[in-house]
Amino acid sequence: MIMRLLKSLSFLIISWAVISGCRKPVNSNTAPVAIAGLDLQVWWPVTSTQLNGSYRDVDHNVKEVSWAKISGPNSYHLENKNALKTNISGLEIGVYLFELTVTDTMNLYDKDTMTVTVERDPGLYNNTAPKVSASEMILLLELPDNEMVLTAAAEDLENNITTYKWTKISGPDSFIFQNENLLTTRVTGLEKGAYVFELTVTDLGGLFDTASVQVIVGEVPVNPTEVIIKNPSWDSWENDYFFGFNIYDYVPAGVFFLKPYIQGESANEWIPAVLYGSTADSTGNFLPKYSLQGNGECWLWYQGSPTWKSPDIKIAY
Ligand SMILES: [Ca+2]
Ligand SMILES: [Ca+2]
Repeated sequence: MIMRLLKSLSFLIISWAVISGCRKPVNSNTAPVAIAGLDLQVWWPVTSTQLNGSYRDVDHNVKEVSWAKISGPNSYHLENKNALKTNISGLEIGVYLFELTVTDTMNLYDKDTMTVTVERDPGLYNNTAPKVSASEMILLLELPDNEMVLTAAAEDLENNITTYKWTKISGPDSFIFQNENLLTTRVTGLEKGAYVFELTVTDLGGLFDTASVQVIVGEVPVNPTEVIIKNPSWDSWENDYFFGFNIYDYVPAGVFFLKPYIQGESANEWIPAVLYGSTADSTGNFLPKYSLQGNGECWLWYQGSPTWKSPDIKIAY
C-alpha cells in the first residue's frame, strides 16, 4: 500500500516536473551574456588596436552595448563606445582594463572585461636612427622650367623606416610637392630664388635623420655679365676632361644663377654645359657637363672630343 502510494506520488512529481519544464511562461526573459573578447597585446610605438566584443542573448532583445575603461592609463580614445567592434587609439604604455556591458530591453545586463596591454616593442631597445643623405650639389633650374624631382638616399639598419616627410626650410613661398610623404617627390610651381628643402626620415621607434637639398631657380639675363677663363689646365682621365674651380673666384658673392660654356680650340661657338643629372645630360653624351655645390665648388667636364685639349670656359650670369 505504501509502495503504491509512493509510486503514485513520484509519478505525480515527475509529471509536474515534465510539464513545468516544457511550458515556458509568456513573459520570460533571460539576461544577455557579454563577451569582451580576447585580451590584446599592443607593441608600442603602435598606439591603437580594435576592441572586438560580442554577446549571446536567447531572446534577441539586446538594446545597448557599452565599453568603459575600468583601470589603466588616462590616455585613450574609443572611436565608438557603443559598438561591439571599435577602434581604440591614443594608447600609452601600461595595462588597460576595459569592460563591456550588454543590456537588453528588460534592463537585464551582463558585464565582461578584457585587458589591453601596451608594451614597448622589444625589437626597439637596440634600435638605431635611419641615415639619410642627399647630394650636396645645387640643383639649378632655368626658367621657364619650374619643376624638378627631389630625392635622397635613406637606409635603416633595422629596416623599420615608417615615414618620409619633405618640408621647405627656406626660399620663396611658391612651391607644391606632388607627394611630400615619399622618398622621392616632384616639386612644381617653383619661382625665382634659392630654396632649401629638407627630408626627414623617421623609424618605428621615433628616431629620425634629415638631409637637405638646395634648389636654385633663375635665368641668365638677356645681356649677361660674362667671365672668360682662357686656356685653363684641364685634367684628363680616360676619355674625360675635367676642370674644377670655385665660381666665387670668378663671380661676385650673391650671384645665384649662372651658366657655364666651353669653347674648343679654333671653334667659334660657345657650347652651353648642361647640369649633371639633368635630362639634357642623359641625352647628350658629348655635351659638356657641370656640377655646382653649395659652397661654390664647380666641376666642368666633357667627353672625348679629340680636337679639344684645353677649351676656354665662359661663365655667364
Ligand atoms: Ca534577453
Ligand atoms: Ca631603425
